[in-house]
Amino acid sequence: MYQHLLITSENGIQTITINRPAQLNALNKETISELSMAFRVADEDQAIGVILLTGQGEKSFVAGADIKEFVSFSIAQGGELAYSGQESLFNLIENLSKPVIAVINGYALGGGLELAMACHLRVAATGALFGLPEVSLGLIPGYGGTQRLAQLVGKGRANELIFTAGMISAEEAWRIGLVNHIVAPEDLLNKSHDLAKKIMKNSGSAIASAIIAINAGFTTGVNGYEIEIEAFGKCFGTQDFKIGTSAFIAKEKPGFRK
Ligand code: CO8
Repeated sequence: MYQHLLITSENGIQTITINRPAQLNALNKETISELSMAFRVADEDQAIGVILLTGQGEKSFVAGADIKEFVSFSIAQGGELAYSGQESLFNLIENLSKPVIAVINGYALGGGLELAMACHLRVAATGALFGLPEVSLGLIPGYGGTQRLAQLVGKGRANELIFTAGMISAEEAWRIGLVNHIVAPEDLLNKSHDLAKKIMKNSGSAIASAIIAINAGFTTGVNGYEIEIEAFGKCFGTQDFKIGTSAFIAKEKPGFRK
């Protein structure tokens, strides 16, 4: 069904693998469109609780947007490429109702790092390299990188990474809070699965509400505290609230996902 993606599912955890290893999994338009479709399908699928996003091969998560594809674009085409990508994929992932974990197995550059930053959590292999090299191409990050990098690591560090177009190691990325965990390459998938399994023990509807409330705090013109109060109230009407609180009273483990 997909030309550039591999998709597998196991016990409610879906793994989406970007499969263009010869191009270091660079994001061409088709891949972005396939990813958008795959995430929309996964969001609707009740059997899926957590999504892992990774790149095929040992060398690269995603080495950026496909430079060869946009090399001759005009101002309008460039703007449209950034807008449609942000809307159809990057914002979609950030606002998905299920947690998405970026499983970073190598280069996460430009649009690749921006993709990882749109995910809710990031787990990286030691040896992975991170950077926003766009200014070395006469561009700026256009898939949300100027916004999300500053949110994750602070403005000063984001400025430096963007202005220098340099790359940082997985250890440095962890030190500054860009990734949640670093592990040996051979442990990367297991560690990511373990994290997903921990999340899967909890209420999917509550996690979906937490995503809405957390993201609200980063949305201009929206009062995150108000959204939190509203989302908190709604939790009391959910089946998961009944399951979670009755399990607590009965001193049992809650069975949220059957
Ligand atoms: N786009 C297209 N092709 C790529 C990309 C890319 N981003 N990255 C690597 N490739 C291709 C290479 O061209 C090469 O293809 P071929 O064999 O056909 O020549 C193949 O992948 C292997 O790459 P290399 O031979 O270069 O491998 P190396 O190990 O020598 O180098 C690097 C690895 C350092 C990662 C190097 O490939 C590189 O610098 N890649 C580009 C990194 C980059 O600049 N990324 C940012 C791109 S711009 C961007 O992401 C903008 C995002 C915002 C966009 C908003 C709307 C467009």
